[in-house]
Amino acid sequence: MQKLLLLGAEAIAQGAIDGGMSGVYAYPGTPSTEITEYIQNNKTASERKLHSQWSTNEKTAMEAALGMSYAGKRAMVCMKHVGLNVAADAFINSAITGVNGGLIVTVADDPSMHSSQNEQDSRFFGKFAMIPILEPSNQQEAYDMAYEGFELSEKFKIPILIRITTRLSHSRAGIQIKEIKEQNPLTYPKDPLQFVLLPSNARKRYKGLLAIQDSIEDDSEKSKYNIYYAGKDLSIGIIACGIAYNYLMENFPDRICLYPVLKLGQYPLPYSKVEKIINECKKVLVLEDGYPFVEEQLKSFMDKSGKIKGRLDGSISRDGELNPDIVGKALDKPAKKGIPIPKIVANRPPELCSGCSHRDIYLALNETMKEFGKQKVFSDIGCYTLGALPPWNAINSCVDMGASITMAKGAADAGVRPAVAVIGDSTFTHSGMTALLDCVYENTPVTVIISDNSTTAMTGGQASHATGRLEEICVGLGVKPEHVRVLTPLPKYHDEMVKVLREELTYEGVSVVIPRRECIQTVTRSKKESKAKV
Ligand SMILES: Cc1ncc(C[n+]2csc(CCOP(=O)(O)OP(=O)(O)O)c2C)c(N)n1
Ligand code: SF4
Repeated sequence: MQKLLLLGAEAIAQGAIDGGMSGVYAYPGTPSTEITEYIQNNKTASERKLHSQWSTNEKTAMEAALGMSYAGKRAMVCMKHVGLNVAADAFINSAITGVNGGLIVTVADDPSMHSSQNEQDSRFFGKFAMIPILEPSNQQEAYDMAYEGFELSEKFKIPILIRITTRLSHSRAGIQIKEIKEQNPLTYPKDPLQFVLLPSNARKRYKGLLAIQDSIEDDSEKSKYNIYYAGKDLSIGIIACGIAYNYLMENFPDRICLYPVLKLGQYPLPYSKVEKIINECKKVLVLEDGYPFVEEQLKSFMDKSGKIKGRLDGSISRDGELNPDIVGKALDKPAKKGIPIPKIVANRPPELCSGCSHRDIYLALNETMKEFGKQKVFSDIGCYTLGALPPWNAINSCVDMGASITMAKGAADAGVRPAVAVIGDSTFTHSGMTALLDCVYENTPVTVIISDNSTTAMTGGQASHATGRLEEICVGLGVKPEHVRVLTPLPKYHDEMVKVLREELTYEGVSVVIPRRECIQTVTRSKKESKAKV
């Protein structure tokens, strides 16, 4: 069989294609974006007519994937960790409805917050939903888990969660691929009420979910991803979860570890294997990238023995991602000396590209706000969040997608005038539209600036669902057409932008200002692509 050199994210995509998937649903977010992009550009996926268009947000993606599973087909939904917060309602309930066709929920966590607001650990969500969780330690396992994941889901008739982290998602390795499976035929659930979560039915379904927990645990116990490696030195045993197993082994160049190691790749915890290592060893060090998910389960409330080591007792820092050196230090190994970073590799803080349209709107907004005072601009998540940094210093919040508009609303309700929201076009359709409706409903005096660069720039320029329909959406939601103002963010229109902003900021109602100019990066890319075609 063929071998491919793939990123961890791509390995999951390839595994899902080969595993008989009929569609992927996703909203972009680092470090998960490459999964869907790989499927969108894959020849086999297009020949097999797999669905791979972006969804409006993670919740719609989760629900669409569940709908595909309802129809008997295998589906995958992908997102970054904070996306699972958005999809949580559908995600938790999907464990209760159960599935028909196999359903894989792939979530990419970002410990150390390389490009995220937090470093939450999605394994908690998997446990919360009471479903099996798979966590690969390398790219081959990422492929295998996606390939086999649909069968695991179909075996228990519930979704499964695959959790990866940034380093695995964004590093490459050779992958041995397997024979491609046929897609499932269209079938309906045997029980026509399976997906009806009316309380009387939901209670039954929940009891069913509880009833299979022992079998799910048993599956973990027997899983080939949970392996106990014996070791001679029992002074310490090591539980290594997912990629942490790789970091551990990097400390043993010949890959022979003297200590017993329990390599974990499937949850719930395989209790007898965990029990064995705890009983056998004097101390147990838990290595996990993310929160102390396993460690907390082992350190029961009453346990004061201090036998379990990890993030909770300070053996490893409570926050931040792991690496081989951190793991080595926790094992009292001398720190390895790496190659010093050459001076030319300077630490460059991120900044808005030169020529970016967000720059022009911030120049106009900053000038206008001089008249109205400081700390009244609520922002959102996108390239424009860089407006928080010098030289712009233009925004005062960035919490979660869509929060700019609703926070501006709350501040306006509290008496802040003017209350301004800055949001991008993709974030607006992701979760700003309902927020705008809240403002319209009460005619709250807020000015919403939708900085429309006609793409989802922050995550690499994916299509934006708002393109070509932004004004219509705003008017459709109830904003008065005369208070939907479209601007061209270019230096030559600076004075006009200031004038329009001033007018709308003094309006005691809902107004929307749309500065529209395409992202410089997507313009450059499409020019290059059309040149290449000639
Ligand atoms: C819930 C959630 N999903 C996805 C992301 C990743 N993400 C950050 S900003 C962004 C969209 C940015 O697009 P847009 O609002 O149009 O602004 P632009 O970057 O184009 O300026 C995405 C997908 C996130 N931070 N949170
Ligand atoms: S990628 Fe596009 S939106 Fe982002 S800073 Fe650069 S030009 Fe601006």
